[in-house]
Amino acid sequence: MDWGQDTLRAGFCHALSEMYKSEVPLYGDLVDLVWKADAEAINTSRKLGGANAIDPDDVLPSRNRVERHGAIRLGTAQELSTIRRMFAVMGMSPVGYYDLSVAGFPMHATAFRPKSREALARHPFRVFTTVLRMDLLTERTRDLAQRALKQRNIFTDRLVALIDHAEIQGRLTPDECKEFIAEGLETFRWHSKATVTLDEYKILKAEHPLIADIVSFPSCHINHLTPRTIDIDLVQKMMQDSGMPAKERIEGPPRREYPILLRQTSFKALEETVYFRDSNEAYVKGSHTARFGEVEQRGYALTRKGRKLYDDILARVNTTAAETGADSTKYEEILEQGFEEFPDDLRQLQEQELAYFCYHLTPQAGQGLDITKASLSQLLKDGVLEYEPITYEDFLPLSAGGIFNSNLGSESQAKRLIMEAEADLDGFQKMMGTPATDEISLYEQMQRDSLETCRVQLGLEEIVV
Ligand code: OOG
Ligand code: NI
Repeated sequence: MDWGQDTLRAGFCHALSEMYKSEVPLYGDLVDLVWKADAEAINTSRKLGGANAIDPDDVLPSRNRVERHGAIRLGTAQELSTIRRMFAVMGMSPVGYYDLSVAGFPMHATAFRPKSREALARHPFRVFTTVLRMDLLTERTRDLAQRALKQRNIFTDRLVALIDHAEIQGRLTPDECKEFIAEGLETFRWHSKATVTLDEYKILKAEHPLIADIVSFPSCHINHLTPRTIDIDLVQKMMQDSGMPAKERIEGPPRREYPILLRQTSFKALEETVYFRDSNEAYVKGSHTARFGEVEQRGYALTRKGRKLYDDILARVNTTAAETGADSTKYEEILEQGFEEFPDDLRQLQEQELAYFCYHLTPQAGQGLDITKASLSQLLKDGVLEYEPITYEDFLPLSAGGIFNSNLGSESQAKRLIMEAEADLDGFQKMMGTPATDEISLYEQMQRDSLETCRVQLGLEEIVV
């Protein structure tokens, strides 16, 4: 077998998923449940028939079945820049910037993922990667955090050697790939022995539970893995029915005929036994809550205009909900009402330029039009071109915020530092050692590339958009 980046990424994701299943068995149950839900959704839709019947090959291409995203939390520039190099070996680049201070967390983030349509179709593994913002910590906590982080090394020596080697050689041999996977897993493995004392842990946790999670352990344990489903409402119901500690509600836009962006839900983080060092270098028993399982349903990528409409509606919904002290049932109502304004119709999404699409020639498109220039709308009207929505491959920070909150309590001093913070893309990119790609520009480019292919195939000089 040829071990290109795509194969390595697929192999790594699979190995990580197996490791996480053995660490958090409930995650394995969730994966099983998603398979069941998807099969049921397809069956129901087949029975109903009609124009909207789900075509399993269409909706569940092979990538959905293996698709996972994970999340890790890092502490230092050295960790972030090395992770960036490690993911690059697997064909994953930093895309997007997420300022999590808006959700009350002293962190910012990017997502490492494949960028091209082809690589995404082969295996879309992505890892949401946050790094602690030392500038948002109080002095005592910052000192403690820096001291704890300085003495840990989350990468094995062999892994770093393999990364160096891959950078110089351009690729790894099949044997090296297998070693890379085994060594790489060590970075994400859970360790129940903390590197700090119980007292130190308490100080970190009092400032923010996530600081304790980032700083107290010898690795950057994966904190959740997320399979993708085609019917998240069904998964949510099945989670509740089977007694999983499911979150109360699904984050993101409400259920729609034509899904947009991303909807997510999860089971709540588990309380796990951990051991802290005491002053005699003995270990004392304690507990830590961080790891959970999540599920997501992906919809269409929105244009800047579409995203603005989404953000505006959500902001209004949240204000109304806060003002009226809405419970979760009421919130759902307000959300659905708010989103009535967002067209739930493919044609309107295209005409109003709210979502991104890939264009192609229809089977009946005659070649050699005897014109040199045509407008996109005319070509669509004449049945020369058709389109399909582009999937959203990224994250929703507010949704992430919701997930954080429901998992990790909200006690937080030093709140002011975080609430007054501003985004710091520059600082983030300096820590990482490279820029992050703007995600919207990637979707824009995909749409443009598809139109360019159509133009060439039709022998036109220009397609006017
Ligand atoms: C990051 C959570 C972000 C998502 O799906 O939005 C994320 C974290 O928990 O560290 O994974
Ligand atoms: Ni997630």
